[in-house]
Formats: sequence, structure tokens, C-alpha cells
Amino acid sequence: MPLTLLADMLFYYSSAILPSILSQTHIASNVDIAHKFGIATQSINDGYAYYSPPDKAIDGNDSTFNHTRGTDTQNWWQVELPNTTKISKIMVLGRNSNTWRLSGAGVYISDTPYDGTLDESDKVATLLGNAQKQIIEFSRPETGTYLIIKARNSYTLHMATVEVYGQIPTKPIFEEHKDEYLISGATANGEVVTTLKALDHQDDTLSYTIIENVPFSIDAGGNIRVTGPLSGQYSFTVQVTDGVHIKRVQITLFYELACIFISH
Ligand SMILES: [Ca+2]
Ligand SMILES: [Ca+2]
Repeated sequence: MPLTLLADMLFYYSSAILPSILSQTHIASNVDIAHKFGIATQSINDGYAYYSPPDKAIDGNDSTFNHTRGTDTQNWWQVELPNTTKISKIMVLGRNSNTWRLSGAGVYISDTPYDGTLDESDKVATLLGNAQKQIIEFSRPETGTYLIIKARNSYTLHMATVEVYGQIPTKPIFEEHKDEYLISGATANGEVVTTLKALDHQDDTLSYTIIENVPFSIDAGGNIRVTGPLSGQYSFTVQVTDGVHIKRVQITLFYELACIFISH
């Protein structure tokens, strides 16, 4: 093969195909998932003098820290990760003051948010009371959506930084929505009846399709519109794709005029 042809092919593959494949499958192992995607929460704080909000532990700044109250029901912190995340490494850096308070704190990975109780089978580590980087690594990733840290006894929980590394979902995920919708008899042709939006953690461009032949269309924003005369009910599949991965949901639309009223 002539070298120029080979070079052209390499250029073609590298410029046209590889970037799109990489954007779908490659997840940089050095991305701190907690900082980039996490939503941190802790016990309710009501004007407590030493209060510092939960997101200070995932703000990418080692000199700021969260701060809970020091009671055994309020000394917890958690970060919600993309559902679900395969966690391969966690780093916890304690606050550079009152370091002993981190001693004995438990680290848990859970599918559900903290509700006042902890499943000891979810526990993956016990922390030391210091202000050094404590690294927890898993040879086989631990899967979960919540990383929960609970201080020991009634110790106050404060941490400068919590980092999470691993893999997040590559498939688009539909945001929370209803399965069934009632459409008013006054709905006009072209009117939006509902919106089904999906999110993609790689920020890939999403496109939506309705699979069945029904009098509805869906646009790039997930808006479902009436495209023809309606009668009865319609169950159909809405598909979203990021170009590689496909996610589908089934919804049902009831047309109000189809209701049959029986009088006795
Ligand atoms: Ca911080
Ligand atoms: Ca994606």
C-alpha cells in the first residue's frame, strides 16, 4: 500500500471515526466524578455557627471543608453520583484541624440515599483521624449511586476533599417522567403534549425518535407534539440515542374525548 494512501486512511479513521467512538466509550480515569457530577448533602443545618455546606467537600479546593453538627444522627455526609457509577478509587482528605474527629468514620457505597440507617455490608473502609490523603482502591469496582461517610459516635464530620474515580454510565438516561398522560380534547395539532428529556454524562448530542407510526412527533428537545387527528389511546416507544447507545421508554397517551361515560 502506498504510504500516502495509508496516511490518508489513518487520517480518515483518526479524524472521522475515532473521536466519536472515544467520546462514547473512553472515560478518563483521572476525572473526579464527585467534583464533576456529584450532588453533596448532609444533615439539616439551621444556622449552626460552625456550619459549612456539604459541597465544600467536592469543590476541588483542599482549603475549604464541610462541617456537620456533632450528634450521632447529624454527623453524616453523602454525595450522589451518576446512576450507577462503578467506583474504582476514593480519596478522602480530612480538615486540617481537629483531625481526630475523622477517626473511625465509616465509608459506605449504596444504591440508596442515607435514611438514618446504614447497611454494614455497604461499608468499604474506615477512616483514620488525620489530614492526609486517605486512598481507598478497589481491584474490582464497587457499584453504587451514593457514597456516604458517617463519623463515629457523636464526632463532628468535616472533610476538605472527597474525590471519586471510576466509570459513569455511557448510555443516555431519561429524566424522571410519567408513564401515562391524559391529553385534553382541546389539544390542537402541533401542540406539545409532554416533554421527555434525557441526559448524557459525556455531553454527547442526543437524538430522539418515536418508533411506532402514531400521530405524534418528537423534536431534538424531547418535545412530543400532536401531528394528526386523535382518538382513543396511544402506547408507543420513545428512543433516545447518543449515536452509539440506545435507551427506550414506553409511554401511553389517553385522549380525553375517548372516555366513555355510562349513566345508570
Ligand atoms: Ca474543599
Ligand atoms: Ca454517552
